Amino acid sequence: MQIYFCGSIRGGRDDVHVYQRIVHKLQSYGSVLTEHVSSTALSDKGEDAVKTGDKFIHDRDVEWLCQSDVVVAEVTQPSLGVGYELGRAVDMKKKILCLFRPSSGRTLSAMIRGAEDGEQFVVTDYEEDQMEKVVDEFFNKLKND
Ligand code: 6K6
Repeated sequence: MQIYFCGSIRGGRDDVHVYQRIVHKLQSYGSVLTEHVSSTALSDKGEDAVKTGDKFIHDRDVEWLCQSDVVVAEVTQPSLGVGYELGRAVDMKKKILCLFRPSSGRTLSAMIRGAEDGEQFVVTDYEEDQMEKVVDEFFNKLKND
């Protein structure tokens, strides 16, 4: 299984430790095409983008999105890029899991919360220590569909 993980980069890297934990868990279900999103070496400043270029990053990521079987996004830290990836993923009819932590004090965008349909697009509120269980439930349901 090919999994596309989305998490904020230029939107802010405050949750990178959560992304690392999620990517580690997702790797028990398949290969994570976007493992770099959880790298602590990747800052929100864009040093890597200077080397590779934004167009290269965009085109490569959209190609990976096309190839993926499942999209998992941590959406607590607002990010334009993650919102864009989710919109494209909906158009591609991917199975999507969005993970949001209400303990952050934030309110999730209506365009994400309101996209929930319980089938293709799932939004789950969670606490960090429940993440493994939430991911297991999502993938177990996928297997049985
Ligand atoms: C590094 C630092 C700033 O920009 C970079 C370039 N690196 C990126 N490499 C790979 N994917 C990226 C990069 N920048 C954004 N993305 C994609 O958009 C990822 O798949 C993330 O899920 C999402 C983050 O978007 P922003 O708007 O928070 O950057």
